Amino acid sequence: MLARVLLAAVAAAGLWVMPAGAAELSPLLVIHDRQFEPNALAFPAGVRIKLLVRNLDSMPAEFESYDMSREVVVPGHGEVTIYIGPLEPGSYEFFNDFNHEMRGSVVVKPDDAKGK
Ligand SMILES: [Cu+2]
Repeated sequence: MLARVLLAAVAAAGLWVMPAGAAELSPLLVIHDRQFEPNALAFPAGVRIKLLVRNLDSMPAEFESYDMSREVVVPGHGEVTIYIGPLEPGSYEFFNDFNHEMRGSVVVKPDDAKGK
């Protein structure tokens, strides 16, 4: 009986929601006409990012980042999911290793920038 009351109280308080530290964002990054769109992505610090990279061009691309230690081929007219973060505040460059003129960056803002 007590357990049931406690469960009801927990549910009512909304405590089943994921803790803030486990928050996840799932932005879309498009490759189109040999450009990353957008070429700058901004996130708060401490958030897991499930980045969907969709290639609208017929040429394959390779999403590569030394700063984020990622190297993933994106087939022509294909898409991949790349998990990054949680990241510390700062700027993280990425580029297409098959076409170095295609570049972009992930900008991570300090946690206290949220909600201001
Ligand atoms: Cu590479």
